Amino acid sequence: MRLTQYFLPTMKETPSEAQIVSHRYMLRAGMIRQASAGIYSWLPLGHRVLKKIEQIVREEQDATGAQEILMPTIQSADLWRQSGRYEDYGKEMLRITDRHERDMLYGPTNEEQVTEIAAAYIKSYRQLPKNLYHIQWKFRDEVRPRFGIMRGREFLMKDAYSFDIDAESGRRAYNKMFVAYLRTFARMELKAIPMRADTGPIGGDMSHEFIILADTGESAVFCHRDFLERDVLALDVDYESDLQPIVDEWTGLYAATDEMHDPAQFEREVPAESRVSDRGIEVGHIFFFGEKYSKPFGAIVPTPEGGETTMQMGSYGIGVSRLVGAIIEASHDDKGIIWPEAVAPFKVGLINLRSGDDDCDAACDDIYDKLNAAGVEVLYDDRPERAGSKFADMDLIGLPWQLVVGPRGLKNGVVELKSRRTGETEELPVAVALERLGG
Ligand code: 5CA
Repeated sequence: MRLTQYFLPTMKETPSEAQIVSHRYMLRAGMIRQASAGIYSWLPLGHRVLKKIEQIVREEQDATGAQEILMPTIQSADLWRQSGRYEDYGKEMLRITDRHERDMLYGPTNEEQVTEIAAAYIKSYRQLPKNLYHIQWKFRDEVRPRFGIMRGREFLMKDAYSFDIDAESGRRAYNKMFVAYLRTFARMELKAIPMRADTGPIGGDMSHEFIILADTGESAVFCHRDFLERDVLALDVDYESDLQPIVDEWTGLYAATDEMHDPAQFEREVPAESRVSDRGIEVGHIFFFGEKYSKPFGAIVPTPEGGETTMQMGSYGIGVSRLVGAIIEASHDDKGIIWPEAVAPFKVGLINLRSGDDDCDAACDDIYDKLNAAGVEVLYDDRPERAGSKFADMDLIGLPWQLVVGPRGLKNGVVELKSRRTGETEELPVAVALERLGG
């Protein structure tokens, strides 16, 4: 993509309404535009990141055997009356009336909708287990939407729902999601710690939140320092094997959110030097709630023994849009964002230090074409701007690699390759630089 053609409305000034770094940088980097309180449009750069995150989430869900569906954003109030949550959900639910005076709502989550589907079609124990997920916009009329897309009113969530014949099989479904979450967040270079959690309006008795430590997090969290040392990406899993040992390893050390925190237990179980009290951002939340929804919806299957049983269910959420902010909170400096390569909107920023100079233009065009031909995502700053402002914008939008082409280097046949994360630069012949970038 050529920057002269790209829609990238960057800003130099810090927007006064943004209280945390991710919100500031998302606005300054032209990733999002507020539409109304807690509701945002995603502009091209932000949209690319959102899609990359969504794709990682999708791949890791698919790897567990979960199957993607797409349920509507607008749901019928009757479904929610059936589960008893229509009244319980209170003001957070956006209620709508259609032209026939039917009560509808913008879904804050989809337990009811998906259970209706399972109840209609799953008629034999042989069809179990199943896990169905979708990646869809949700609406919660939060009292205090804030921090940009971190606590929005409209937000993108991945929500998966498991259906099992009995509690033991349900536990296996829960464990699969637990492990898939570890892998998902690790691929985004995030250290997400599973913490015992309260189940709130979703219900159930087994639940973990996946939390990223960050000063700007909304909740206080307490955990053992050893969590911070662990390497998850190395986790090569066979989802058909017994995952309980992995789950035990990740739940064996103290880690709890504010609501579940037990100071006495924390002091008993964690030596003083290993106690971490910090703030955290919740990027995922998983629940096991048995028959809470399957019962009212009559999601019943005949058992092999000739009886019948109500399906055991769990639900598993990931804040896809919130992750964009969480990753920035975890990875930035005073110049801007530092994208982990897996979610970067482009891999390379190509900077032409003298746009309009024939040699520089020709060299950049050639590099640009070669990178594109090799499938390397490149954003080419071909604007007739000062070098200083090109560098500032490139640092702000945080692409992992900057390839700088200037007249002086070209005389010696070299370009400069800079890592945004380490700041290290190397002068390299064009061919070598291209090779490094996979071009
Ligand atoms: N039905 C369950 C699991 S599918 C559920 O809704 N869980 S949840 O309420 O915990 O939401 C799942 C994830 O969505 C959260 O972990 C969080 O990362 C994200 N999320 C929740 N509320 C918001 C919000 N207002 N803005 C952005 N992301 C949010």
